[in-house]
Amino acid sequence: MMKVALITGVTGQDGSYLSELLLNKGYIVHGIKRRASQFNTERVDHLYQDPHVENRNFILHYGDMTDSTNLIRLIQTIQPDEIYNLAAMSHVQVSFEIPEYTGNTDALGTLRILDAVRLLGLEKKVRIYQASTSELYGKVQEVPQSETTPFYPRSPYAVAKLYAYWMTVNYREAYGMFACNGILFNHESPMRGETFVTRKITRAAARITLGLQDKLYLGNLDARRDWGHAKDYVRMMWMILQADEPEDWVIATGVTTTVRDFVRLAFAEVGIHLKFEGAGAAEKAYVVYCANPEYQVEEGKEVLAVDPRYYRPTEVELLVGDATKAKTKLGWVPEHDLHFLVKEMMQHDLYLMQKENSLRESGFRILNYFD
Ligand code: NDP
Ligand code: GDR
Repeated sequence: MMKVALITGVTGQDGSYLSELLLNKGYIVHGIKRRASQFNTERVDHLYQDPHVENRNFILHYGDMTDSTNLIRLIQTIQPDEIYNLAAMSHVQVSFEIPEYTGNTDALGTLRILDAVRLLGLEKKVRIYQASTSELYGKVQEVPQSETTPFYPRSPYAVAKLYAYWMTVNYREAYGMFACNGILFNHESPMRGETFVTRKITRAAARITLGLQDKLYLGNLDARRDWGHAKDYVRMMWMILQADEPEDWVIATGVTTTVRDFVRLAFAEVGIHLKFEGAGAAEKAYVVYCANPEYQVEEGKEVLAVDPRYYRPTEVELLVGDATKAKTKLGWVPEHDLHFLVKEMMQHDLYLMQKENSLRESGFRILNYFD
């Protein structure tokens, strides 16, 4: 029998990699997408199957985490073996602007999924993965952070995810559901949303290199993150639901890097070496060496400045995870390191920007709003 999975947040970074993984394992994959005024399925378009074809194994449904009846109806119709709850308003800074919506989607949305399963009497059939986050640790209590580190959330996003975390634990304990939290540290890829810091940096580095952008503006350069590769992390999501017992798991690389060093690595990947001068809001970065004379960057060019608008009202300064439990009990081993990640993201963004450049040179008008 083919297993059936339901993925909320299928159109996001993790949803797209997880869909590929499950399809390769022979699953039938159902995904929930939101109605939008423009196509929003770009990350999974390569998996699209014509609805007129029989026996499809990748099927998208309209839905929303704020709509209980929709979620109940979908779960009843699909009768999944596994639910991966990835849908969320996932941008920490934006959650300060829309805290109520973030709570509705990320906190109550998770409750809606758990309760739909209970209401439909599927507690013993369905296994549920909840996308929990290292943001739960927030203000540093312990380094490195593991399954036993106390939580101290520092944003409306993290507080909403804290509710979802405990609801998942509570439904497991109260109703015997196979419901698990994956406490995932930051994971990135060429599919990462353009406003998260890594992708913002690799896009900007590619654009500056080609002369399409003058400068990159960032917020806190001192923040440290444990950056892994999304492909390794979605594999672990699946492993969590194949475990003998439902438990909560930290997934991390154990290596932490400052935002500043990620900038250095991204530019170095295309042969541009930077020096940083100044501190706080006055910090800037300049080119000291450019290996490729074809690139549009002369020595001494200022390519980065700090813009305090990207500071957060409360920041998470240091994240570094201890994934010993996942490694020893489930045998999880990450296959990609930070250097591979930066290389892959830079190559992808250079390719995209070269395409954009060609279009521009052919007379197309291209607007860029990403920041
Ligand atoms: P993305 O932001 O790339 O994707 C989020 C997905 O959720 C998108 O498909 C989005 O749809 C969907 N979504 C948002 N709001 C709703 C809603 N109200 N109803 C239905 N769908 C909605 O996130 P990632 O793929 O990076 O992350 C996946 C999950 O893992 C998230 O829950 C995130 O909080 C969590 N997480 C992520 C980490 C990371 O480093 N990437 C680390 C730890 C946890 P649309 O495409 O239409 O916007
Ligand atoms: P994060 O990721 O908040 O860790 O949440 P993000 O990439 O947004 O920020 C990482 C760090 O970089 C600093 N920073 C900036 N961030 C952004 N976005 N833009 C900037 O210009 C900028 N300048 C500095 C931030 O202050 C922060 O310290 C991500 C999301 O995927 C969450 O959904 C997930 O739960 C966590 O990772 C784990």
